[in-house]
Amino acid sequence: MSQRPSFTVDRSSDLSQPVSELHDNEKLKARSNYLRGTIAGGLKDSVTGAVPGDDPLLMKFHGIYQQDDRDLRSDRARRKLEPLYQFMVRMRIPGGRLSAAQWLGIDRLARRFAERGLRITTRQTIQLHGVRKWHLQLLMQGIRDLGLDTIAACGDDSRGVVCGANPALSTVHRRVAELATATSQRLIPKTGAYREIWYEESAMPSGASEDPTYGPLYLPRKFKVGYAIPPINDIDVYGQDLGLIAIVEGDTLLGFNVCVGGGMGQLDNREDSYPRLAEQLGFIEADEAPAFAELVMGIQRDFGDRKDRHRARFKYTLDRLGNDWFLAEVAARRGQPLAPAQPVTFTQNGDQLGWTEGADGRWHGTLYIESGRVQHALQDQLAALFQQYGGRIRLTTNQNLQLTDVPPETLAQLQNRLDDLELAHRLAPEEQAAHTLSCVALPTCGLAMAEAERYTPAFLDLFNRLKALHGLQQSPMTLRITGCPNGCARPYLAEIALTGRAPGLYNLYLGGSYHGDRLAQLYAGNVDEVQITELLDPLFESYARNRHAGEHFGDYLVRSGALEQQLVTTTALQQSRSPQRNRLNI
Ligand code: SRM
Ligand code: SF4
Repeated sequence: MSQRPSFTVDRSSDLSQPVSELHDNEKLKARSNYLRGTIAGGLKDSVTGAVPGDDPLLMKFHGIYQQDDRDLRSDRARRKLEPLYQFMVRMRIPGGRLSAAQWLGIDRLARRFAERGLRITTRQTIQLHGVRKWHLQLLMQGIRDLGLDTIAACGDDSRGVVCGANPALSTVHRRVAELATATSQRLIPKTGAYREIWYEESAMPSGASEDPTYGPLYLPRKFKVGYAIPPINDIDVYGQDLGLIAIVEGDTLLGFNVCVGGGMGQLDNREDSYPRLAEQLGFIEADEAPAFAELVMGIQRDFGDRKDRHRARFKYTLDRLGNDWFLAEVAARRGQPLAPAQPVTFTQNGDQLGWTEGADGRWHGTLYIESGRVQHALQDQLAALFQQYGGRIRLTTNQNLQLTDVPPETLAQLQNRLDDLELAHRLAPEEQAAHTLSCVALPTCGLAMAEAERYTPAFLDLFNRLKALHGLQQSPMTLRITGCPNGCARPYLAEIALTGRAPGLYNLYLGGSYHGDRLAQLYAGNVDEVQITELLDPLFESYARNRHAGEHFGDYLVRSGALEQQLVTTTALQQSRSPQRNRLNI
């Protein structure tokens, strides 16, 4: 790899505003001594299952969320017990690549310390839920012994770098995956706090240089980087703070189009918060990518809003200061402007399930995992599989599991094993299910207002029956369900999305593109499942009758003008009940 200059600007001792004027979270970071806080002491307090004061916020930087089982909240409150405090632990697995031995190791840790098995996330890593405080250090050391960690899996830092490339598919894929890993390595915080607290290593002297890239305040908010290789937009590159789209000619990786300012999160009660598509603003050579990611992260570190946390994501920095400002800042730090972006075409987002052959003749099989949850029988089946299968694994950003690098001579044997373990149907699941994502939501997510993962099977059944009424069984639609507007399953990039508002009530979004490059629009607020089917029924009918050959549902809605109608209110719906409820036996 050719040597590239480091673009890092060390701002650790050069804060432009006094900390006292900043958001409380900034003050907390400033006094945390590079993310130490009082975490180590709080872990030893056996009177409560929680950690005190600021520590839950600081622990996010270590990949750990304090939660409580919300199903049990009111019962425990009635019995005057503290909430059932527990922790979610999220690993950092750049590009989602694991060995079978690492999977088995995580499986063992999950059985020993967690509840609800393993959860593959929409950023191709694994979360464990329901971990008790007194098991955290043991768990973290177990994760370390597998060659993994959890640092910066959450918090105001660079989150797990996602990568759509299965490195074994071609030399270009391998190169992109290597760059994604290098980017992740480059962007992780360097503080010794992690090793001291979780591995109980001796403290090293801390000081201004302990985390020079981040400085004592780290970032104003999370920062997400992702790599995609057209024509597959499996990572939803337009939803990343920084998306890098591979430009490939033949077998050569020429470089990356630079996409900035994507993000999903919004608050329903603030008009100045919104999902935003990342924009392609230029092109860089391949080798520059990790340093370039650090450069862009540095711009956000220095200019992101540190007073209003709800406007602190990079997308708002760009909207506040403008693309021209950003390009000038990039040129100044880089020493030259960006080259123009090159044309790209995506044809799908989501995973290609089933078997794919790589350029070297080896095979790669992607198994569908409902909402990424691996528990009960599935956990046992996969453990049995990985005890024999010694190959490599890749987690996908669509919560699925890929078996990679299977030599052709062992393919038939592996297929038999999948058949024996009743896993083979996951290579070719029901198509609508394979186009559906849902976030964790209840009972662990503290921000959930409605069900998502647990509701998805029931909603999918209803949705499929409605599609069948219109002969649309063979027309998959991207469908995403989240328990709140934060958008962890990237709902605003789907053709149809439900985002939770209250138990049983959702906002209905329609009209995103099948390729993940157009945002869905709010179509109806606070609707229940009956109302949702009533709203979709005439749209499905009209789509079935009037669509062009090969036209996707989201594109049809935009072309036909169906989304230009006024936002539907629940009152209007109640006045015009359709016979849909009976047709679907709801
Ligand atoms: Fe997320 C917060 C789960 C991907 C936007 N997300 C949360 C928390 C940690 C709730 C909290 O802050 O207390 C959820 C934990 C639930 C639980 O019990 O496990 C949570 N997010 C998830 C996961 C597990 C969803 C899943 O079903 O797979 C995903 C883990 C990804 C990972 O491995 O790192 C997950 N979250 C996303 C994505 C999708 C992506 O990055 O591709 C988004 C939208 C993209 C974006 O960031 O804009 C996303 N999560 C959020 C937000 C809104 C951020 C914002 O800008 O407003 C929050 C809330 C927050 O940060 O304040 C949030
Ligand atoms: Fe929780 Fe909301 Fe994210 Fe779902 S979208 S996991 S409910 S924060």
